[in-house]
Amino acid sequence: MTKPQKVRPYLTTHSLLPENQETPIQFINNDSVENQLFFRRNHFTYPTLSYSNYWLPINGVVSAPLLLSMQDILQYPSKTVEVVLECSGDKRNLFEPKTFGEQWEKGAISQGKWKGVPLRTLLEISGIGEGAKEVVVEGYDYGLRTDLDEVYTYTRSLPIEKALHQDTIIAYEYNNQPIPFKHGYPLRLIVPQWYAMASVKWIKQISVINTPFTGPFQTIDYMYYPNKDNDQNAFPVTAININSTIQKPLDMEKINTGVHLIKGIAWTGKGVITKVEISIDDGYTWSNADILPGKNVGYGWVSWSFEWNISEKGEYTIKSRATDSFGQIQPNLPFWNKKGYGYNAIDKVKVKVE
Ligand SMILES: Nc1nc2c(c(=O)[nH]1)N[C@H]1C(S)=C(S)[C@@H](COP(=O)(O)O)O[C@H]1N2
Ligand SMILES: [Mo]
Repeated sequence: MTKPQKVRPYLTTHSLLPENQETPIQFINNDSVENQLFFRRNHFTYPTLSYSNYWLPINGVVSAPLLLSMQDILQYPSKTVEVVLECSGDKRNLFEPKTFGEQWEKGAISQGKWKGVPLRTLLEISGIGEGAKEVVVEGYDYGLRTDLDEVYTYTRSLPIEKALHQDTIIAYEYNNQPIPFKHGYPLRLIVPQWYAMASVKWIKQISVINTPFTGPFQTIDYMYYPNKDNDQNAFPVTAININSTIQKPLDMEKINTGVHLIKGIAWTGKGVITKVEISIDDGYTWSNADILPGKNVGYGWVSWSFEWNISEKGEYTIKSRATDSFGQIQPNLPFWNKKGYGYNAIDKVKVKVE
């Protein structure tokens, strides 16, 4: 007898320089995604940092600029948040018509526990100056933007209210370990409820400003452009849209008659998931899935399952549709936008029962 081959989970590669890889969604079976399976999304090659001599400047419109060492940062009261990080381009390959950009499937998403100091704590120590509007966080990584023919660091801002939210943290640990280098070591901004472009890795400096930030990763990218032929009515990508993903069975899988557990995750940016419905007849009829109890708190996803007893052979389209506490429900059709952000239409897989 041959031993069954052990499948070693892997990431699906979109590009290696810079590194962009996603998690095949069936490999996520844990509420804390381990480093090896954590999707990687980078605009540039990895930065080179000198950890031994790491200092974090906090400057701009503040009463007293700060230069903090890691020791300083570790001494402040910490906070741990379990959050979903979802790339705003997650599921981009499902848009019709197709949009340009990395053709992410369903796995540009992860979840884990981030520990750090609230950004608010640091801003209160430096003192926020008169007229402060936004907080800019700059990363150490940089490169040429071919559209602008200039070199930029990866830099984004938060409105002052979001920056001061008690759960917006400067993280130094991921799942009880120092943050893995590829995910932002030694310090990473974590912005719960927002798409992951906001969570700047490898923080170089933090600046309080009194004018709107205009960097390209905020004003060109990560904007919803609703029209194909012009840039009118654009608005920024911020909070995560209500969404769900079927992890089992897989799309185009062949299965046998009998009892099957349809499994998946559901998440939202604002509020909590209140309902996940499943259809096995392409959306004609819907039944409630079971949401795993006790998980429906904070900024994480919920796992859900649905027992499907199928006796008739044939082809089936299975759909999942999540609802949240703000009454948001996944739409039939996604909101199409030129750069392909925020896809959240009802999820579906096709299976053949034989
Ligand atoms: N410094 C820096 N931070 C960054 C990025 C980046 O390229 N550089 N990419 C952003 C985007 S678009 C996403 S989706 C997440 C990806 O995080 P991960 O690589 O840890 O999965 O990081 C965000 N923070
Ligand atoms: Mo992203």
